[in-house]
Amino acid sequence: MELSGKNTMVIGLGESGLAVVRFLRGRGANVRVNDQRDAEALGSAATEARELGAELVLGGHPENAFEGLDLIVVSPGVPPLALLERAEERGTEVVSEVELAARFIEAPLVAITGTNGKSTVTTLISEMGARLGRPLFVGGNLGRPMIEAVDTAAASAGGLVVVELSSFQLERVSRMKAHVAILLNVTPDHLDRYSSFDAYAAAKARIFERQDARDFAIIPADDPDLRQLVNGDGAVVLFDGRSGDVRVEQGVLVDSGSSLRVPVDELRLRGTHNVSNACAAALAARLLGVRPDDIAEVLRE
Ligand code: UMA
Repeated sequence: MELSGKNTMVIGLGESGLAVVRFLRGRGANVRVNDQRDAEALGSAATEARELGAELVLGGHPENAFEGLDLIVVSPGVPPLALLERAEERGTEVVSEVELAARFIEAPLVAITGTNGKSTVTTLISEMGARLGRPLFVGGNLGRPMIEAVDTAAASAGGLVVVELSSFQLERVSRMKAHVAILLNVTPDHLDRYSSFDAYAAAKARIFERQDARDFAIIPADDPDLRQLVNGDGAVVLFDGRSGDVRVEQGVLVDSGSSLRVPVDELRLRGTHNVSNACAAALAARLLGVRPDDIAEVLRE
């Protein structure tokens, strides 16, 4: 994707917006920043964006600021504004920060979403993935914006990128392809932003959309509704419940696809939800090629 000389706009100058401004300016794009807050409220972020050479349109979202653009990058906290739709109708591409980042990442992408437990699973997978000895980036909703992975060794084909993604971040993905995508659960949340529970669940399901037959879609074994949400071509792999690949049998966490066996009372993280999280993480790690001993060690630590 060529960005040099392109007219771009970043909406929202929070953590991810500022990281996108740095990225776009670094690639020679003209950048306009738009935020509903004013310069005083934005503080050092506004100062840095200005120093980077961005044009600042602050204190609201005026329609004319959205004209003449090639690309708009939307921060996750910005809701689906009607003027974004109008910009798209005029031919401007509108993407999320996650989508933009994904276009510049060659490494296998592990993406984790769900209403609950996604930070825990992301952390576990990153610790297990670190055992592969490949350059690793961990971030997304839980911390560093994903765009910061680009231009690190982790983004190259030999690296590994593990990200927690919220429904907000998944709203405007189109080409992002996760090698391993995990949907842990979906319960009603963020219903101030979505018209219905189904709309919220559909945003989460976008995590699977671009997967092909070499990829994996991980979902819990005991929730048939989630199976309906897998809309890509990735192999569906189940965790937990009675039929999960990685599940608990008579008090022992076992993997039917490897020699992994860890008694539940030896797991560092306690409680039913965390045991389920441990199953999901162990399954993802095995699919990434992490050795059972390394997986077990992380689960015990
Ligand atoms: N803004 C507008 N117009 C609007 C709404 C917001 O201009 O209509 C501006 C605000 O004035 C502000 C900026 O947008 O200046 C904030 O952007 P943002 O809300 O996207 O926040 P960031 O600082 O960029 O942080 C985001 C995530 N925030 C949200 O999704 C709300 C962070 O997740 C994430 O860690 C970060 O990117 C890096 O990827 C936080 C979160 O609360 C932890 N996530 C929610 C959750 O976990 O439930 C989804």
